[in-house]
Amino acid sequence: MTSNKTPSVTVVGLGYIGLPTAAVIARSGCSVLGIDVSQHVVDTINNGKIHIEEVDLDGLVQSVVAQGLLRASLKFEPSDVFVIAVPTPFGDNHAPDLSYVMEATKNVANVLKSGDTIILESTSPVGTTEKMRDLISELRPDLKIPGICDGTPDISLAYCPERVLPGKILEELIKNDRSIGGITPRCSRKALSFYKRFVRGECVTTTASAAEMTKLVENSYRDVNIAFANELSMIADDMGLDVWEVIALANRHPRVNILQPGPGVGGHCIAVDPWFIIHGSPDHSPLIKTARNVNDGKVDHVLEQASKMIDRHGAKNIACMGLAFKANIDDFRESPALKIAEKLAKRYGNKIKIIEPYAEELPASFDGSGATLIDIDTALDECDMFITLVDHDIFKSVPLAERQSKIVYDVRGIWPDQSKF
Ligand code: SAJ
Repeated sequence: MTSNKTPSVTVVGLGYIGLPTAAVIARSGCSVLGIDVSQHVVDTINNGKIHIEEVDLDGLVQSVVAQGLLRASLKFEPSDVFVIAVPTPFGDNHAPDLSYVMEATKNVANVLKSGDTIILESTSPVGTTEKMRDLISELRPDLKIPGICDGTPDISLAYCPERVLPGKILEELIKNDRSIGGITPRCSRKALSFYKRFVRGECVTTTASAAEMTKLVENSYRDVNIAFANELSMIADDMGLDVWEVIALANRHPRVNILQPGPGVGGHCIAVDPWFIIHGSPDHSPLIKTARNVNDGKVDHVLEQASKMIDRHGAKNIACMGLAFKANIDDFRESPALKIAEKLAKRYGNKIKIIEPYAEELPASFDGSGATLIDIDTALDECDMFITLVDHDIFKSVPLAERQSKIVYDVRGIWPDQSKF
């Protein structure tokens, strides 16, 4: 690929990151092939529809598919640029599972030609891009591989993590700065010229391993800071203090900016990525590990506090507000709210009412529990106790007059207790 020619692009993995990325690249004028292992996902996209919720994604996908700029397939084809955005879960003992990345690399290697650029976007432990390089070198001895060949390599390979926020993905894909980590400086330059086509933020080049670590550090930073807020909330419960008030007051200090406590940390990023650092350097990551445990432990704390309140007040109908892992999205992955609601449903059966505007029906994990899905107005009519697990806007909009007679356990700080003075 020369820098002037519009490249053909393959995006591997059409999930929460891959599909918006494919659509944005297609909008920039490149012909994009999206690869997924699911026939349902491939068919949905080829029909101009989407299988995930994300602000404005439906219109964009419909438009680029209609213009013939984006199509989906199960099969790999030759392409100038390959962007890999597949999951990197963890396995036993929180060890990173690179099988999807390596499988994608193998499939790319099969169709690779001289001049191609391969970019890994999936969150990955330090050293992953070099592992991909070694696999490609093994599978394609006919190609000169960067970092290990003499002279000019035939291909380029870089790690360029996404850092978009679910709910703002299309905006942040364009606006955010990017770290572009090549296996060699030449690889970085190749990847840089590709991202310049659609990213308006600054694109900063570095090494592959620094870019890998940067992504892990960003999410660990957030996890550690949320853990501080969650730890404060548990201390405040012990001391009978309002943690929201204490944090708001402390944040008036010009150099203090404490995050918000909640039911724990969910999603597929912040609750996962710190483990990749801990796994890579177990002896030197006690803070990151403790933060992970504090955030995971918050789920049990909320469960116990809620149970104590239910039993103390003899609550009859208990509204669990929200199942999503955070506000205003339909994503329930690793959701602490979901875990707490499931456990309460097991303990209290048909007393538990779930309010989740982003669910059409209750997840199968509630089957047989007796818990039911109701809307917010029915809950305000019928429930005597409310547990705010997610800060969806619709929950925040309930005025004090409609909830002041209720027993409230406010896990998210959205229904302040006006009666304390
Ligand atoms: N949370 C709190 N208190 C807070 C902030 C968040 O309890 O003050 C909770 C949320 O409720 C949620 C979890 O943390 O359960 C994570 O939510 P989030 O909005 O902080 O982040 P994610 O997981 O949606 O997206 C993160 C982002 N990373 C950072 O902000 C450093 C995003 O930029 C990354 O691209 C994304 O992870 C990713 O894909 O890695």
